[in-house]
Amino acid sequence: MQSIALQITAGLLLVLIVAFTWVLLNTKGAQPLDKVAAPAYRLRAWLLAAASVAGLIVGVATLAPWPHDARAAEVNRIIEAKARQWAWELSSDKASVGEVVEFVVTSADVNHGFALYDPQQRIVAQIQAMPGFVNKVRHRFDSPGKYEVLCLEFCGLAHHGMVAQIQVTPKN
Ligand SMILES: [Cu+2]
Repeated sequence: MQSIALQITAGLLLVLIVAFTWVLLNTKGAQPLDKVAAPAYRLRAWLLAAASVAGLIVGVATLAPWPHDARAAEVNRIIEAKARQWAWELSSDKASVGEVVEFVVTSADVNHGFALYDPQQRIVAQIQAMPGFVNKVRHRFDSPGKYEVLCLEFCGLAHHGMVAQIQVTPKN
């Protein structure tokens, strides 16, 4: 499912790039009103180019580990997670450091968002919890502590109360 979404996104991005390039090639350069404006236009062009290059570098650098160990070969533990208004039903709330856990996520009622937070409250994995569908996300637990599963999709009155804990213990 994730690879299909990635292909669709890449395809749409390609269409955007082609469209913007076409517009760029078919637009006559901006005509500065006077000599004072010309350096400002040049500076703007350079700033835009620099921001584009910086954005590309930051994007590629931070997307490198994406999508969250989803392709990790071996799975050491499977935890089923079923969302419902307004609680998480986990088949297990334990894991060990070093394990790759595959979360098998679905919903009993409406759309929810499965988000796994590490002990420092940073999101380390997330996927949609949808009724009638099973989505899977894998995460390798690198450090021990109390992880939390929260809902990322506003799903009604007590959405904020959808919190479950997963205790990750050090390797034996
Ligand atoms: Cu929710």
